[in-house]
Amino acid sequence: MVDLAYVIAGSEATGGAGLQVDLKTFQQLGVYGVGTTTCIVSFDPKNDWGHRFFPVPAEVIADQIEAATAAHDLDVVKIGMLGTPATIDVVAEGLEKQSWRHVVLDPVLICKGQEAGAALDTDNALRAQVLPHATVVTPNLFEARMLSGMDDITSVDQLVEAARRIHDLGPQYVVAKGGVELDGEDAVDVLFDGSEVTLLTAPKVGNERVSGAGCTLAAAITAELAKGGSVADAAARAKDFVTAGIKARVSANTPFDTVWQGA
Ligand code: PXL
Repeated sequence: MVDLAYVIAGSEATGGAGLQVDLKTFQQLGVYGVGTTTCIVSFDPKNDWGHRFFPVPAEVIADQIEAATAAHDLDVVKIGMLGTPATIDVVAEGLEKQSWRHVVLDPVLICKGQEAGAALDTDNALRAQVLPHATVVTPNLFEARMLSGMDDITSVDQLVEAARRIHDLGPQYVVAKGGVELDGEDAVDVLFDGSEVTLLTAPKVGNERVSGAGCTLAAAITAELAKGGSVADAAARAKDFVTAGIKARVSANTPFDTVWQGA
């Protein structure tokens, strides 16, 4: 029997982030993917690829969760972009209806290019209602600053400190992603399990961010957990998977290249 993984996330119309990336990653890693759409993001090519954001109505999200969880016995789920407090309410309710072996939360507070201010209510709701369900949380540098309350994260030591503080908020494992954003030769992410710190490092592939890298990493962790791996093994494999996908990046007319999950 093939292993199954579930994802609750936003659709991103260029194919470079969100649910599209999650399902491609699951498929590539040999896991049957089931997806629920929370919102539809359509970047605007006429307006510097600014965000156009459409939330899926809460009752339609509830219907999708009902259908997915009735059709399949799912026990590993990734949570991606939720986008509004109403969506967070309905997703938190859905999560509470059954027990999960793993809930991997990619705490998407903002996507590249989005306005910071609009994220505040969503940030607070995510922290209060979804973070407590997470077994693994995968913040990027911006999200690590927001969740840890640290103004500045410019070194690996500070990223480790942020991971410790985020661990105190409830999740069992924190994968804090420095990626290309910290100085140095390597793209460094930090795994903290409550006692041990493991650095996930790979030589940087250029210095530009790539669209979908964070989604791919969290989805790959989710797929590996669905297959029965430990969090440490899942995180190490996911780092290799995303690094290969960044090396084989797909160029696009958008401001960022995008990860090739098929690499
Ligand atoms: O990369 C974060 C992200 C996640 N999910 C959706 C997105 C984005 C960024 O654009 O649009 C749906």
